[in-house]
Amino acid sequence: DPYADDPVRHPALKINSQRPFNAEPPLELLTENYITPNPIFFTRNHLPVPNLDPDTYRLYVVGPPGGQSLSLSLDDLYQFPKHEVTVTLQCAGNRRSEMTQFKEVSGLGWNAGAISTARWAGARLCDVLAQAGHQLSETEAHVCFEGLDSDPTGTAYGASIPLARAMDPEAEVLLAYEMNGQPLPRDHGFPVRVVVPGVVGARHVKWLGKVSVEPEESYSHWQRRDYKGFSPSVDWDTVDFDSAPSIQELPVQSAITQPKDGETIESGEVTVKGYAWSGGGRAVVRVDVSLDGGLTWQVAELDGEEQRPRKAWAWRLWQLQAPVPPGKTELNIVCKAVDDSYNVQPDTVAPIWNLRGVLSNAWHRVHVHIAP
Ligand code: MTE
Ligand code: MO
Repeated sequence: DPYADDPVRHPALKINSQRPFNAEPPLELLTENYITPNPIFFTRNHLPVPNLDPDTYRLYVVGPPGGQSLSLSLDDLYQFPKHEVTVTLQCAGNRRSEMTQFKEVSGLGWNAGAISTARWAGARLCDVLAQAGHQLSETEAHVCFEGLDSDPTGTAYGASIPLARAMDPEAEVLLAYEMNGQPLPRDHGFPVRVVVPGVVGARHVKWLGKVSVEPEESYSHWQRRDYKGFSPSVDWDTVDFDSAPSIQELPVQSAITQPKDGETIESGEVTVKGYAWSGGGRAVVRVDVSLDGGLTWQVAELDGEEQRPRKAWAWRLWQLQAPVPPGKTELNIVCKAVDDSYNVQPDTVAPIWNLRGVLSNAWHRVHVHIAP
């Protein structure tokens, strides 16, 4: 069993698949803290978790012609200026189960918990690439990452991001060795992972073994044959993966974490809580909440840290306290967020449904009963 050496996990996690391990925190725990505690941070593994020795670990950085390839130990990485940033990581498949309810899709049945936030620290990728002699000369180039996890044929997890993002110090792309002040947990990429603020989780390559600059995107399955969006009309017989761009920045997203769907709540007052986030560093400027399925709306209060313009890498938590309208026996609670480009979430799944069940960001809906 290649998974026999996987780490022990927190019992509160809701498991979507055991081998490889995929799990999300229960929603009521997810928004208890602005920073997600490491043991309940959602986990998305495609392969067994490698068991890497920090003393012999090396990160191989391929240099350009005339430059210098680097083989960096952890100590070498610590010599680069340490950069810290709070980043929300979301899987492209977050909230996939809502797409499945509309029409079947292929993929893990994530609820709304395939998203978490941590304070990451490490070397900036731009500093490491510069040391190897890379420059932002080629505009069509990509930085390819390879993990040290692999399948039985020896194929490693891989992904890429555009060189322009990698070389931009303001984009704050990290080779992270700390998560919330601790060494990375094994499930989250020990000893080193990529953190790409504002970009889909799939590009945050864990157990990082190799970095190279290439004229083309990574040839990895997960870059080319997965994590892309398609029209609702496209099915597995007609899909042409080369026709769609790989997902990088994610669209605006929000979800309700309290109360739970199907719960019975007291009459009087209701407290609605949740999270909101947008990709590409776009800030969340507003969250609207409805108690009547979207007929009327109230503006939620935004909690958590203030966001920096164009560098809003982390989510906002939000809440709304509101009187329960008298005489009601049930509520259809809905939330939707607006980002600083005034992007909004679609009201239903139907127009954004796609065969892989990614980019699921319709209004989030929770149905509750009122105690008599
Ligand atoms: N990196 C490697 N090496 N192997 C993986 O399976 N999964 C990716 C990404 N990086 C993956 C990886 C995906 S799809 C996501 S959503 C994030 O890691 C999840 O990061 P987390 O498990 O720390 O939450
Ligand atoms: Mo993912």
